Amino acid sequence: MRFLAIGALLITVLVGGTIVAEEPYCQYNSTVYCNDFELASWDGMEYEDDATIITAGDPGQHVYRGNHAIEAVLDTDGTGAAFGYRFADHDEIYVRFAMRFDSVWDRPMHHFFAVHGDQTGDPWSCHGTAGCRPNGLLCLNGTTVDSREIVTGEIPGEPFFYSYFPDMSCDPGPICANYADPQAICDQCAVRGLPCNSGLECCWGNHFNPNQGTQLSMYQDRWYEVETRVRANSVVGGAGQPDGEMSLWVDGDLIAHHTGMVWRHTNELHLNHFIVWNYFPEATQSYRIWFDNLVISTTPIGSVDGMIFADGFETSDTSRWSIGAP
Ligand SMILES: [Ca+2]
Ligand SMILES: [Ca+2]
Repeated sequence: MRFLAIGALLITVLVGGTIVAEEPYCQYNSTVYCNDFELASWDGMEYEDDATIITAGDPGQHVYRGNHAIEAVLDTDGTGAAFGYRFADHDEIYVRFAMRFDSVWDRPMHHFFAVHGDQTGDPWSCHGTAGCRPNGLLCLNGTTVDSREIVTGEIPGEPFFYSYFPDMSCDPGPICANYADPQAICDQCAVRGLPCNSGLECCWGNHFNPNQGTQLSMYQDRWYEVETRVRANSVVGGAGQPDGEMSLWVDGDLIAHHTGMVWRHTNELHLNHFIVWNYFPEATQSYRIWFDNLVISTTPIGSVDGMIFADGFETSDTSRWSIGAP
């Protein structure tokens, strides 16, 4: 259940989602998905064994708002901590959440989270293709966010986009052979429907630098609000046009906005999957993240406390409302 403000009226609608008492944005805006975890419910999300919903008050547990959040434990026992949500096809999507690295983080996060589009009929078409050049037909790769150590000692570090796309830069076979087996990688890619048509090569997500003038290192043991926007490129006559975009905000600051992306060559692919990979094979001990206030929307979301209303009440001026402010 959530509330929609329409004009001066406040009406209640059933949308089949979680009650969002600790996520005010969802009370006043139409969204694709919303979960503040206050019902201790995954509410349609997918998750692996090492991602659980935790309760505030237990020693060492942290929530951003309310009494519940997700805790993901990244460790060495072979079980994963990924979680995510599959939504109906969209060509532009915003995802905002709050997250916190625990105090033991002593290195960057490898693959943190992603927004991409799996093929209709194959919810895993974007998965298991590391090393392969995309063809724009199997998967709308969209983008992953990782972190890296830019300033010594500032860790988990600077978040940045890591993206696969058909015209990406790849390591040619001889270079790849210095650290891997390009023939084996290309054989595996062929099995996945992505043969190395231009000769042996190994493709790893291309790195995009933050480009909005705001330098940012993320630190352990504090909350961040992270918002990502991905807009799929258009397609004309079976050819992807260079108008895809990806943006990243941290605590309201735009730190990266990249244009000209070409991820798809078919209108059959759309954005439909948000996944928190929590991929961290470097773990030699248990590392945790906490995660709360997940909102997925087709329009900008903003801060948890920002109270940005889709009806134009962005100033929080509720004087025209028929009832008082919430
Ligand atoms: Ca919560
Ligand atoms: Ca594990």
